[in-house]
Amino acid sequence: MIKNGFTEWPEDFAQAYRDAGYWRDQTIGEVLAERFARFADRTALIAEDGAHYTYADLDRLSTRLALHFKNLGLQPYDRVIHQIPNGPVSVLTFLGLLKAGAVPVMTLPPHREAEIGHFARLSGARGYAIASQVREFDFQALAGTVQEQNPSLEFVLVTGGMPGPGYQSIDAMLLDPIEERAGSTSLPRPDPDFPAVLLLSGGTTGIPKLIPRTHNDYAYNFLRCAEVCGLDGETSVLVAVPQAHNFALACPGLLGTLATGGCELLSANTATEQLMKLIETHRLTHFIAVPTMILGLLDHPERGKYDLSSLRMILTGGSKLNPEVALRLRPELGCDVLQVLGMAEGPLYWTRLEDPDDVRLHTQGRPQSPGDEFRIVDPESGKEVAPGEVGELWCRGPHTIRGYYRADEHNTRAFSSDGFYKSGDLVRLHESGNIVVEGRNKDCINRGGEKISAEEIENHLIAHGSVLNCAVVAMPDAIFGEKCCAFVVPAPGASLTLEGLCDFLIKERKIARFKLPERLETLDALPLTNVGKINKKALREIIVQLQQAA
Ligand code: J2J
Repeated sequence: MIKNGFTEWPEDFAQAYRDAGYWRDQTIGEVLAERFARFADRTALIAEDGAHYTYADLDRLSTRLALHFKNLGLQPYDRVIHQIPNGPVSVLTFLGLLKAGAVPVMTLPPHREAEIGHFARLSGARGYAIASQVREFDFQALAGTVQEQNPSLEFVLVTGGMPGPGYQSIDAMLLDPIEERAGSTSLPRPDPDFPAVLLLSGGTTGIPKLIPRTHNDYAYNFLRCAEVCGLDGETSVLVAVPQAHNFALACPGLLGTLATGGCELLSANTATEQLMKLIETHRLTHFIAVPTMILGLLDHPERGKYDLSSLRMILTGGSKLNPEVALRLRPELGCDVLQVLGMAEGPLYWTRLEDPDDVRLHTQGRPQSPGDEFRIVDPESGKEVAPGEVGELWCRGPHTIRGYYRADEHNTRAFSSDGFYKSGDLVRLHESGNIVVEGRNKDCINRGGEKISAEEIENHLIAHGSVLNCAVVAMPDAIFGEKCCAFVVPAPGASLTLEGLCDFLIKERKIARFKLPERLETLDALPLTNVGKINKKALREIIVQLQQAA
């Protein structure tokens, strides 16, 4: 059933997930409250500057923020865009919003007017939480623009600078003990079957989608994930992936770490040398990393200078880990690796600690929950392929969504009639029962784990007066795995440069920088398939040939 733009699980599935104990009808706040009390004196969070926050600190400060948010007029289920870079304030704001019963919309620091404006419209957000300025970019000015276009956006919450007129300071709220004077310190309890958070989809369509994760589904997601990854009170996790990512937030990320009494260091800085310093200084045991970060660590010329002996485990996903890189981890870093094929839509496939080495290095795992179901199908017919053959992965389970937020039309294509999420990943079943990712059946570029929708960028490029036609494809890259390459047919007489196009995308189209094409090729015409579609396979081959010829 669709309610408030959100597709519920059918009643019989919901009942089965409750009966099996996956859904416990607790809010995420309630799950955490029990941990905040149980682990009160332990360190929960370490800041890059070395400041420590105990579980009791996180509890007290996030409740304080929640009470301030409520006092401002924020209501249960109000959506609030969260765009604060990794660090204690991003964690406290996220937890404060959950405690206030609001629904954070988790966006990335590089997102700009095009993305934030879209998410504000789509979610009907009432609030926007930002850092005043990040790398010279003025987020308060962006908030002003987004507010002008979205009158429902009433509250702008700012950290790290003097808030403009009408905006609220998160830093001032953190220093103001409202809990000591407020008449009522009660906070609302949201319905565990309602969305707790809206995540962003990996992006395969022209317009990015929002992913509603309920308290029931997301709590089970992070509790089970922490269990599969073997986290416990001794675990200290380094996370340098942006907190808005499902991986960093709950797989096992922040929430899985807090659920098991461990501590997290959430770094905004992703430079390898800084990460090595943090591992050495804080004797961190686990590293949540995309494969690009692992490569950065292994190949860093200064690695020998740092004591990384505390590192026991790397949890990696987002893009495929090259088995040759995986093989180097034990001899060179003395640590193990678990791979995850993860999706913000919910499915999580993990290799297991007990899997033989060969399986751990060469597969991307099996479903994390016994309640998960999957099919490997021929995408055209929807029929299952023979075991061992490559097909598209379709997933259904207690933490896999049944529909994107307010996207009824798209949902009919993205989900099968019986509720399986069509992942667009091409996989094959390995003899171990795990799956191996072989490619994809969706039009996106995976740049070091960050997904870029080709169609979204093409729609922006075609708005340029000198672009007659265009296609964006992935080109191989030694570090990021893939980068964006734009093939463009210029308008008659026009000449185009990569710099000029990027300038246009940033200044006129106002998109996030990580989505920019990193190579431009001009053609007289785009190659077509025999049914008249743009032949992207041919374009990918062209770019590989050009790279090889160089
Ligand atoms: C190949 N492709 C992979 C892998 C994801 C944990 C980790 C990652 C994500 C994530 C996540 C891959 N090998 N090991 O949400 O909780 C590609 C697939 C997949 C898409 C999803 C998590 N791990 N991928 O990356 O929603 O194509 O989630 O469908 O950003 O990333 O992207 P996203």
